[in-house]
Amino acid sequence: MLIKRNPNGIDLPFSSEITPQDVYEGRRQFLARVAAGAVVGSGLWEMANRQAFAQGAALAKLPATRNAAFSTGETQTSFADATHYNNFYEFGTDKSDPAENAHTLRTRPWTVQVEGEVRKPMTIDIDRLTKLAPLEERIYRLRCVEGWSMVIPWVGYSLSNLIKQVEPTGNAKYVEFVTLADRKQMPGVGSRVLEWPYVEGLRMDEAMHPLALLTVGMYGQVLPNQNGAPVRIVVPWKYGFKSAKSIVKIRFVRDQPKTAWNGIAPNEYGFYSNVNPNVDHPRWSQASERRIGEGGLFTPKRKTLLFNGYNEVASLYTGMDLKKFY
Ligand SMILES: Nc1nc2c(c(=O)[nH]1)N[C@H]1C(S)=C(S)[C@@H](COP(=O)(O)O)O[C@H]1N2
Ligand SMILES: [Mo]
Repeated sequence: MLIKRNPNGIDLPFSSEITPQDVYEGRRQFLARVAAGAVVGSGLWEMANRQAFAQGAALAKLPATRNAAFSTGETQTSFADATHYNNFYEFGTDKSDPAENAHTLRTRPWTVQVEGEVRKPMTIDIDRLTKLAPLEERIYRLRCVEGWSMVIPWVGYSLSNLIKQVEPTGNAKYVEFVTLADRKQMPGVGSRVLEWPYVEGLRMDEAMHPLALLTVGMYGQVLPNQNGAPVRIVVPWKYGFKSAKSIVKIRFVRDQPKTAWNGIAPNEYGFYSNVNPNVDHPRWSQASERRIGEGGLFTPKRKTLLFNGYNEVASLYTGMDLKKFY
């Protein structure tokens, strides 16, 4: 993958979408050949089948009621694309790495520790967490800071349901989400590309916004490992990296958390990271995006929308200079 050096002298794997996506396009060509029957009967065919089984066929169904008010009517990204074009650096930095490597993640038993500035801290088992509130299906746009986007039917419920249960104190100003960091299960945790564990965070009012989704599934099933099983956060008005995967800890804190990307390149990735076409990344424009699965190299890009089009969050930022608090 393309590694560029930023002005701080740190090697940064994130790069804009201007570069060709060799690995990914290679897979698409392969699938096209499968469709054309060119590989049926070959060893490749058997391999593709085995891979498909390992990566999706066995996922448990997760019934949920569609929340139409919180769902876009745009065409959904295919399950195949959403599960084979991923960022999950704990499993490698290439887009195809998580699908290949995340089978080593053990998602049962799994507990999430909810702690910090709360009256009722708890360690909650994933099965209980899944049933804490009625599951909804919400079709959200996900916009990666690299300049691509997807449309994914997530399954979960508003994070606020969990927050209310633990009763934050007046000192809780921010929420921190901590991903598992186990070298034995995650081959990328050992690389120095980021500091582990992966940490993300939200301001309390952002976390309480009904759009912030505690996510346990997608496409009517439990989350595939590469998408952050068994539980992740999805914050649709912010760049994708704010949506931390495979969460083991949710911590309520007084001070703005030191987050993974902000920590390694503060001049490139701010704490807020709201999707904003008017604030360019120092190395590329954020004005437009490519919808994964949509056409080819010459398909026109889409205009990126402020807050990824989720205008209902605008009031969270009244009076804030979004160029300063990027
Ligand atoms: N723990 C962890 N969470 C993560 C990441 C990561 O590398 N590690 N990548 C982020 C980025 S950059 C994006 S765009 C989204 C991608 O989510 P998806 O693969 O489910 O589409 O996950 C985010 N959550
Ligand atoms: Mo991303």
